Amino acid sequence: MKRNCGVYAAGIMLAVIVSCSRGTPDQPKTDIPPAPAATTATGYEVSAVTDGGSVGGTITLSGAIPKLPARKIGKDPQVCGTADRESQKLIANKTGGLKNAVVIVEGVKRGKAMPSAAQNAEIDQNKCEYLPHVQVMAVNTEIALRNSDPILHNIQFFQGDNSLFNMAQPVQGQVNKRKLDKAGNIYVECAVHGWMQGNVIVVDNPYYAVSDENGKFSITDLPPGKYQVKIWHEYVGEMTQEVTVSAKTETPLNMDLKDLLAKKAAPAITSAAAGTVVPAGDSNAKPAANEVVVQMHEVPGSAGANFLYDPANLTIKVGTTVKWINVSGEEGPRHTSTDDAEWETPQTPAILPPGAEKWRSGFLRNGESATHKFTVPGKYQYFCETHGQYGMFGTITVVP
Ligand SMILES: [Cu+2]
Repeated sequence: MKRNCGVYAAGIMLAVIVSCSRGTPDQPKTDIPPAPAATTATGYEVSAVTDGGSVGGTITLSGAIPKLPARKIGKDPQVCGTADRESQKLIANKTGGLKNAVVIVEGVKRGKAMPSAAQNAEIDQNKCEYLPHVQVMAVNTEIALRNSDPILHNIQFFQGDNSLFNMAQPVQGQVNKRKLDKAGNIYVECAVHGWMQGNVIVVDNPYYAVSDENGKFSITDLPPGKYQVKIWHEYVGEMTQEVTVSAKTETPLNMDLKDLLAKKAAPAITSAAAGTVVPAGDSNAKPAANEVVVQMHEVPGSAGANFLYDPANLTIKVGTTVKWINVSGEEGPRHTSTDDAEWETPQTPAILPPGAEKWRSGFLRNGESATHKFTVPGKYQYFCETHGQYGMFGTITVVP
């Protein structure tokens, strides 16, 4: 899969405007008038619900449940331990009850108040895990990001393909807060411990639920009416279902997501051995003439802790295209190939010969790739926006 990203203009946090071949639609580029002081920016209005109904049931995944690879733990053993950990991306009980499916009633404009849990959301980085794995928060509130461990964590939030922020938290007990002003799904990753991954769901109304370990959920005090209900699961996918809610009645909503799972494309790579060339799963897997492949994967033996470009140092002829591919594995993190001073860090300056074109791949998931053609001879040094500060950078020498 090839992706070509356009120019990014980024502010400190949320103001990322992107033209990317598969980005999610972002903020409109027009000016947004400030919200009136009396209502929330989303226009949701709290009012008494006297004749509310509810929606509840079980989210299941019938049939065979894929067994995702265990996560290797390769850093900070005094805090993180050393034992493999089960993937948290797909957890179901014996009867297929699916945990951590998020059920959201869409477009509700008035009704009960936002629960305080969503107004005071927190992610705890605890023994090198995000707790909870799926956290719901109210739009236009702050989420607290806590480091309970006596080691460095580096939390990064992604909305679609865009990084919202990337923050190191070196001190035990440290809490930083970040406000999110757009509803939608956030993917969370630690740049120091690649196996730490989580989700934040930003909601604009209080009618949501996260399914429990048996797949059960319940959404109460919903004003009677017809609704679109979205069911999202980080691994299986997303669907919507129309539901009609009557006063003081529970409307059952039992969904089997097996068709959704069947539609999900087989992952391009299930487990990539470090140092092994693995096809990207598309017909372009074979390098073209004048194309050199650089893989992005973990440092052999580091078990999800350190990442590199392979090869890190390249010499190529002018006119050569370099293709970077993320082969970090299903549980691996996202990487970029970036040579743009706007994103450099003190540890990884962007180096380009005079007259050369800068580049920024965007955040590549496992199996995804990006290319850049080198037309100007000279010496280049590029980096990963997430892991560059932890040693993931490379050089390219282009000769005439
Ligand atoms: Cu990286």
